[in-house]
Amino acid sequence: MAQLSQAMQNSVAPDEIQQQLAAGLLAAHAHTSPKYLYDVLGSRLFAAICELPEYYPTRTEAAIFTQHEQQIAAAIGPGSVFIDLGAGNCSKAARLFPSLQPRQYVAVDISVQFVAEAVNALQQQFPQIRMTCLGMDFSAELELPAALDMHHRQFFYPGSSIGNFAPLEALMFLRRIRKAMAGSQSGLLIGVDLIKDKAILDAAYDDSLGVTAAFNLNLLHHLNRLLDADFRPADWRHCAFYNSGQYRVEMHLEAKRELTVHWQGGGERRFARGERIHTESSHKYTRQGFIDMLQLAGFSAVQTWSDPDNWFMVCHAQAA
Ligand code: AVJ
Repeated sequence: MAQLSQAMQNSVAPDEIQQQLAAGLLAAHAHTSPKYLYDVLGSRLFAAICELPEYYPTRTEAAIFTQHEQQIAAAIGPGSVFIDLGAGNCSKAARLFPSLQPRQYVAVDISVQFVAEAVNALQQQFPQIRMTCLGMDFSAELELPAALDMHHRQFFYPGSSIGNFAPLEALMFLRRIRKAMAGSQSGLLIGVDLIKDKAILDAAYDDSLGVTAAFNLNLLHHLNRLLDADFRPADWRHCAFYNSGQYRVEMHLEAKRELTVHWQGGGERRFARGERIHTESSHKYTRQGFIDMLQLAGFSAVQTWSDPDNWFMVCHAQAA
């Protein structure tokens, strides 16, 4: 059996969530945190996005891992404490176990229940790896159990999840990871989406089947539950595009007509026709720009691997 320790859940209290959401909705440019895209249906819709022909990141990253598996394994070295940030169903990490041969696997996710099931199944398959689950929102702070060895810690942050942070926040996040490791054998394996043609990026976030639109609009159902609000998805349209000035894809929900949304405690906001709620940003990098950021965060000896089109990059960086 996997050892299941649930770290102090530093998740926010329900009324704090409501206050944060209301503040975002009342801001001059209404916005919500991308984490609210992932309720149960949202997580399933995201899994469907990863299968779409237009959404290249998932399959491109997987191809890079396959193509360069031996070199990646050599950068990490056998016997590591492999710490998976946002492990989910653990499939990306598990896929690498045979070549990485970690001594210990630590699966970290906001939803500890979900990840615990996956880890228990994995433990049967890899009895020689010691497995632990941690339930925490690591984007806020990264507090790992003191019992976990500081040496040969290898953090794993695939999928270009780093893109949800604005560049300065991303730098601070990388610094927190860097501070959570010691010794020359520690490092970070991370997937990063690269700047490319606007048309490719636009299509990846506004696919022809409308799955990403459903993913974005489903946020309104989630907000209705969290806030007891009266959003009607039919009144809103999905709007996603690459903002080349800011090097990021932006997702918005745009009001199709003038309307007013109400929520618990007497909160309300009027939206003019065409007014938007900014629901997600997905920042894109150049190879050198991201290497510079890793170095500013205190990493060195950065190695990178890409697909032939240079659409996506996997980096390994060592603790300097
Ligand atoms: C999970 C943040 C990596 O930004 O590409 C996919 C989320 N949003 N389609 C991304 C997402 C719309 C995804 N990340």
